[in-house]
Amino acid sequence: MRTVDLRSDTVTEPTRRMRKSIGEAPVGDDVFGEDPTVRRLERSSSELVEKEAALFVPSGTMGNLISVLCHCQRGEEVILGDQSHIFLNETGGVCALGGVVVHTVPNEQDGTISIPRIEAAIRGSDIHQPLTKLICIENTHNRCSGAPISAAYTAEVCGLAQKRGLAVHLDGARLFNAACALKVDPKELARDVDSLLFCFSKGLAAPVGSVICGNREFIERARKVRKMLGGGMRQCGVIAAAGLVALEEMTTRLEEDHINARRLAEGIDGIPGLHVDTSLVKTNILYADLVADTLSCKELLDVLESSGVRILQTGPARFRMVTHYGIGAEDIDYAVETIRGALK
Ligand code: TLP
Repeated sequence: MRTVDLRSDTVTEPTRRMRKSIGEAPVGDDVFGEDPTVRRLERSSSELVEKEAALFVPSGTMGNLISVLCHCQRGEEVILGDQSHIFLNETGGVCALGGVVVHTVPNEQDGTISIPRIEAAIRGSDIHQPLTKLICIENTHNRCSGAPISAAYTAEVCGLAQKRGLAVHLDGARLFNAACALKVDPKELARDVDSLLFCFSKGLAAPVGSVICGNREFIERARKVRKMLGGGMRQCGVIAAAGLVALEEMTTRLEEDHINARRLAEGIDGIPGLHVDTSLVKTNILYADLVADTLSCKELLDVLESSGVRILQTGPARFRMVTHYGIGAEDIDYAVETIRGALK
C-alpha cells in the first residue's frame, strides 16, 4: 500500500548522499571544539545568513530555548505571537527553565504581529512590571499556514526593537521555505535580527539538527547554555555531515514542495465537508477544517490511515498537511482522492 505521510516535513528520511557523508565524515570531540565537520557546518551556516558565528544544536526547540535564555535573565520578558511555536509547542521551556515571562500578542492570519500591538506590549519603567528584553518572530509561520514573512516586515520589527533597546530573535525553522516563496536570499530575511535559528531536520531532510546564528559574543554564551542544558555533543560530525548536504542540495528543491502543497489545497478545495482557504497556502503547510457532521475527526483520521494517508490533527476539527521531500505529485493526487473518498 502507498503511504503518504503529510503529518510533518520532519518525517523525511536522509537522502542517499546524506547517508554516504554520514559514513565518511571526519569527526572529533565537539565539546572541545574539535569536530571538523561541525565547524564546517557552523561556518557555512553563519556565512549563509551573514552572521559572525553559528552553533550546531540538537533541535529547533533547544535552539530557541538557548537563544531566549541568552537574551533574557530570569524575570525578564519576551514578546511573541500567540500562535508562535515557542509559545505553543515548546513545552513552556523558556518559563520552566529560564524563568522568562512570556507576553503573547495576537498573530495576524499572515503570521505577522501588528507593529502597534508589539509597541503597546513593550513595558515602560513601572516598578511593578517585568523588563521587556526580546521580541520573537517566526518565519515561515507554522500555525499561520506556513506564511512567509517579508524582509520589510522583519526590518520594521527590528527598527522598533532597536529604538526601544530590545533584541529580536527569529525562529526560522523553515527559513529556506520562506526565502524560496518570497524569492529572496535567506540573508535578507536574517539581516536585521540579533539571532536566528534554522533547522536541517524539517524540509531539508537531514535526520537531526538545527543551528543558531548571531554575533560571536552571543554564540559563545549560547555554547555555554547549550552545555548547561545537556546539549553538548561529542562526535556529532556524523549528524552535521547530513546538515552540510542539506545546505548544499536541499534548499533549491523546496519550490517542488510548495507546488505540491498548492496542488493538494486546490485538490481538496470544494470537497463537501472540508474547508480550506487556498489563498493562504504559500509554502509547504496547509490547514483544513472538518465541517461535515457525518463523521468525527477520529473517524476521518482512521479511514485515511487505513489507506496510508497520514495527516495531523491540530485542533478540535482542524488538520495540518505538510508536503516534503519524498512526496510527489502522484502522492498528492492519491491523498486527494483518498480524502474525497473518506468524506463521501
Ligand atoms: N515543529 C514541528 C512540531 O513541533 C509541531 C512540526 O512538525 O512542525 N520552530 C518551528 C516553527 C517549528 O515548526 C518547529 C517544529 C520547531 C521550532 C522545533 O523544532 P524541533 O522539532 O527540531 O525541536
